[in-house]
Amino acid sequence: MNTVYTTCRYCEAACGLAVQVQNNKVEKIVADKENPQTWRDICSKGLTAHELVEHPRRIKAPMKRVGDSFVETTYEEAIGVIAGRFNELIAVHGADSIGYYHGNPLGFTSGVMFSLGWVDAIGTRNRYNVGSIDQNNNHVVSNALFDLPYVPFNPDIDRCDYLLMIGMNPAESKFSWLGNASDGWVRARERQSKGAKLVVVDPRRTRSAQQADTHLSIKPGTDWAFILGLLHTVFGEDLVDSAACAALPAAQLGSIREIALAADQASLSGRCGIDAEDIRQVARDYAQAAGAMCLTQTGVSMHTTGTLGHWLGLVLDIVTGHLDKPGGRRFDTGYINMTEFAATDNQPETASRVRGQPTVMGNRSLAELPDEIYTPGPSQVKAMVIQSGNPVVSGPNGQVLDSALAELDMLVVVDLVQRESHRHADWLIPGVHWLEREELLFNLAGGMDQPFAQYSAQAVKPPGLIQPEWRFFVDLALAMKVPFMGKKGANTMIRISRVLARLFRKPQWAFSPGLLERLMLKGAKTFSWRQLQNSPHGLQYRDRAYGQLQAQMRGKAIQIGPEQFCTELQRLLDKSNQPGTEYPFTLIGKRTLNMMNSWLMELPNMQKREQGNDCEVNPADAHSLGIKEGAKIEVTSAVGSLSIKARISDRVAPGVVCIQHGWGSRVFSPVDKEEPLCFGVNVNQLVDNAAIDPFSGIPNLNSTRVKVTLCADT
Ligand SMILES: Nc1nc2c(c(=O)[nH]1)N[C@H]1C(S)=C(S)[C@@H](COP(=O)(O)OP(=O)(O)OC[C@H]3O[C@@H](n4cnc5c(=O)[nH]c(N)nc54)[C@H](O)[C@@H]3O)O[C@H]1N2
Ligand SMILES: Nc1nc2c(c(=O)[nH]1)N[C@H]1C(S)=C(S)[C@@H](COP(=O)(O)OP(=O)(O)OC[C@H]3O[C@@H](n4cnc5c(=O)[nH]c(N)nc54)[C@H](O)[C@@H]3O)O[C@H]1N2
Ligand code: SF4
Ligand SMILES: [Mo]
Repeated sequence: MNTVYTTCRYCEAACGLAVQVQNNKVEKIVADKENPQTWRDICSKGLTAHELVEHPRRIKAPMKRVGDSFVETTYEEAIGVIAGRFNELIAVHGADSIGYYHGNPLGFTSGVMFSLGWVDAIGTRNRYNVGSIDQNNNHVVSNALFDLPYVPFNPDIDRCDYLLMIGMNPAESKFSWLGNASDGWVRARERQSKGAKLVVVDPRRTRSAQQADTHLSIKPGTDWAFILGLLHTVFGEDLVDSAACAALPAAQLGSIREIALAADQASLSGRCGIDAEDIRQVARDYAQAAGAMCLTQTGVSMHTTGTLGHWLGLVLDIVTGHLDKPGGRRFDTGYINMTEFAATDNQPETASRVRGQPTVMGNRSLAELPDEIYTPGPSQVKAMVIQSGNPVVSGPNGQVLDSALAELDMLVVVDLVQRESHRHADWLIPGVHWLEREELLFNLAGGMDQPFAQYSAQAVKPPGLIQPEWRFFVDLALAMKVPFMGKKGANTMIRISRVLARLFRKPQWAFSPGLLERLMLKGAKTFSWRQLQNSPHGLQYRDRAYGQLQAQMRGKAIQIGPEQFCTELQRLLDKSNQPGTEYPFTLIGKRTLNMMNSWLMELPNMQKREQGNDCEVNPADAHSLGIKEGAKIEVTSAVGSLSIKARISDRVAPGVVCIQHGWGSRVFSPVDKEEPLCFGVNVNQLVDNAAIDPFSGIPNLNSTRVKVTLCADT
């Protein structure tokens, strides 16, 4: 038995694992207790990861569709046919006719640059990624305030006295956002035991809310009003940090101050459902705490008002002098400065073809994809690659996207298994699980609250002839004769590097993410490759530093009050507070510890723990609608309807219902065509893809208006 020390790459917590391996098979996964950082909050997902590696429905070879089933083939054939068809489409319809979407797990690979290298090689503008159903408003706000599209802020929990956690549930989901704190919830609770205040703002009494000092139940989609209320008190009672404010553009600060002071506290309180006195108290305690942070996560982000919510959270941190200070949200350049890297590669904002929606870092919103497939004309999407994503289930209005994907000339999927979004695939290319990959997750280099790095070793080799995913994309670019990464001469360089590697028996010389990792690390000079390799449990390479954002901004002032945000804020304030009566409930979502968005429920161990989703209804609402525990109810929005089991629960406030996303995704069996595995229902079929945040393109994944009725056959 051999023990491999590596990291879990399902979420940013990046827990240290000790993987016991025998004959290329994982026997057991346990926490690596020698890892100085990351194992105390380890979860079932990491500990059962080998079940996905060994899943009987795993895609183990490239497969092509023949009629309504799939047959295994070779990479050579797959790449040849795909390259040929893509080139024919490009010759007739242009590069934009090829679309690409990648989901969340690609962010946890060092191969991500290689997938995007292929996208750059063909030069399509039909680029989509998970950001538009996740955190694109962070990028929009960073770009506007700091002139940097990617600024991860890490919660400095160990020195924090006041954690204001808005729209997040770290007890289930960890501190897993753009920045990260490994073991974060354990550390937050430790800090609490030493007197720090934990405040959770959430429409649902979550496990985090239960364990916090204060839970403020907010009306979904109104975080902007709550935070503006905090700013009203902060400005009104002069709780600002004068040094921090002096460094800001006076006119912009003046605009925000004016809007905040003019806003009526009682009306803001009415909008967000939080008592005005509670808002005042939070503002005072927060501003006066030595170390404080306002964290705004998916509960804030996933609405048409998400950009404003996230922006106002930063404004609060900045004007009270907490940003990038001990105990606040801390920026770190990391061991490789990915903020700098993203800034040099910053794509200009352009308008999308059909809706005219601004792109974010060069990417269109997933909500627009069906329109871009259906609407004829130049730049219409004719074929697509979907890599490590399940947009039909994880994105809005899945039924419309599903029908649109069926219209494509060719759909290529790169995944571990064939899921709902891959139903219409023509080609299935095997994914490579992280237990089978070795890599340095340099894209998360600055997103660790401790300056910490760990090389993630390969625990087992992938089955059969599975090749790395990045290799597929490089070979596809070579076969299509398009310049990899859009760089002239790159393809020749790739070929030469492969020949040299073979001739001299130095596989590490061949162009690969591993080579790039080594070169980037060498350029960054933070620590050496050897030091990293000699630290199997991870490397704490320096102490936490504060105030690095100023240097990263090269002395420029924070543009705290962008005109477009102030105008939108004023528009919201002028808009009526009264929702229509046709859809009286607001639907929110949740996560559970054992699942990862729309996957992992296919694992035997997970099925023992999770058996599909249900709909939480407050007892008062259930009473007035005649709904009993376990009854079948119909939940209907303007765009869809589903039936689901009711769960009567006072965790949700009256007027709010909660259904977990990620369910209702089939897992197919492409080889033997056995019945698909399917658990639960897809809640996102209720989410409209037409209503999106004007800046980030994010839909109302966390605040869709619905009506609830008892099903006749209950
Ligand atoms: N209603 C609602 N909707 C939501 C959310 C919500 O809170 N509420 N959350 C949103 C958020 S935050 C996110 S990040 C998105 C997620 O949206 P997506 O990333 O599009 O979808 P996932 O469900 O994460 O699906 C990931 C896919 O990647 C595959 N996969 C896993 N590992 C690998 C690998 O190593 N290689 C390859 N090739 N494939 C792999 C899995 O099998 C799965 O098919 O969903 C969003 N949707
Ligand atoms: N176990 C597990 N862990 C995960 C994931 C997973 O799927 N499972 N996904 C990973 C990913 S991709 C991400 S992005 C992170 C996300 O991590 P979190 O942001 O912590 O996500 P959630 O746990 O869904 O918490 C969001 C909370 O927002 C609340 N909420 C809904 N609407 C509103 C609103 O309008 N205002 C406020 N203030 N709150 C609202 C919900 O009730 C919910 O409790 O988690 C990561 N970690
Ligand atoms: S999924 Fe669980 S084990 Fe894996 S990194 Fe996140 S918290 Fe750790
Ligand atoms: Mo996410």
